[in-house]
Amino acid sequence: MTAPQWDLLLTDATLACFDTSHGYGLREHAALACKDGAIAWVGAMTDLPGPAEALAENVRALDGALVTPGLVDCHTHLVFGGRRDREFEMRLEGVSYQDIARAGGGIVSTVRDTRAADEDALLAQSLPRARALVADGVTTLEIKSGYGLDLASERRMLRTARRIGQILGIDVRTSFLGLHALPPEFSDDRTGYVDAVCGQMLPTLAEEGLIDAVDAFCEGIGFTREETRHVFEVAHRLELPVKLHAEQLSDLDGAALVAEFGGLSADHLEHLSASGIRAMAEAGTVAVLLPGAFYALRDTKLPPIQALREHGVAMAVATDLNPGTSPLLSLRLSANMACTLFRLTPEEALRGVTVHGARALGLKDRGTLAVGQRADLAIWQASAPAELCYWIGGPLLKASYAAGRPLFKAN
Ligand code: DI6
Ligand code: FE
Repeated sequence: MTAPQWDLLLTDATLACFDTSHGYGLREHAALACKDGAIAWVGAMTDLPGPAEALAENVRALDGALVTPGLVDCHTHLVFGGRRDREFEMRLEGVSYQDIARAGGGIVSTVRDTRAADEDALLAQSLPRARALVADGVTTLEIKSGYGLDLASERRMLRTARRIGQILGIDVRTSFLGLHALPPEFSDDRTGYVDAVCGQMLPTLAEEGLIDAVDAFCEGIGFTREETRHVFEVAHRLELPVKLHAEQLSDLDGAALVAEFGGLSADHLEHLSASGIRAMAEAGTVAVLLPGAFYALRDTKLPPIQALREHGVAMAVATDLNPGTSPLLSLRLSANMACTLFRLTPEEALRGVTVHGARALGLKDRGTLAVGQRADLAIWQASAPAELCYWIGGPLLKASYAAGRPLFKAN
């Protein structure tokens, strides 16, 4: 008897492949096989080249359960110290996010708590948040720095992000967000801080291999367009891709700037202008929608979804998991909010957390179920894709695989 050709074979599956430019790429009564961490075969049960048991070491009959690509959360700030629930209460009492930031709360208060935590403490606080995302289907995760704001603390955040990936066995992509807020020791010296980010922190941490992309908070309470351009120029010299928190609270024309640099994504975009949309469409920059922050801030200005659609800008959906504006531990709930609050179709929202989420990270090897793709798979207690957006919460994930290895298993 010859050895089975595959490591893993899923049979009787309902596959949502997202391998076509529209639709779910749905295949019912289907099978999917993996070999050496990649998808090796996708097709109809009736086309399997033999009896299932003879084809793979490990055969799993799914009885019609839905399988999607493992979800990609392309925008999180999940490594941080401390909590901000007091700020949540203040906002409910009527104090604005901007006022809290200007009074020394907000991001800067998380900077204090993050600086006070050593690497193990930071890991201990952050790992459960990553586990929560994994338990809801995530197999690729972006994590930003930006609560350290000095070389040693930013390094600690990025190292913690990498450790989370190693411990959980998932791919973690790191973004350096040095231009997130002005740290207190530079409160009278903006130029000095931007110079430290561009001249020291970014080149050093890039050299150490800790940075996959460069982000900035281009906003009235963050950094100007010129300051953002400065850090993008350094990223460009270091051959690192850029992305941007753009047009969240006001329009600083950040989307056009990130597009000018051929950036991966512009994120938030509630105040995005028509010219910003055109620039993104031309550059192929992905629009990352973050309905969790919109919801938590009780924002009312919607991102221009219809115009993004009309211009063919790919839309991704992410959690923005952070202690201030989006303490949201479920990417599936983000997809639900993208439908309910932003009026995405479930198909758009699910493309947003799979194929377009991957694109927002510059990753072409995942986000779809197709031969040759990484075997990042999520198996759901659901039989139709829209169910993943429709249920609000609840343990829908039955199991997941990262590069063909078992990642999550429901009890
Ligand atoms: N935009 C956001 O939504 C988060 N950062 C950013 O630049 C908020 C971060 C925080 O309030 O801690
Ligand atoms: Fe963010």
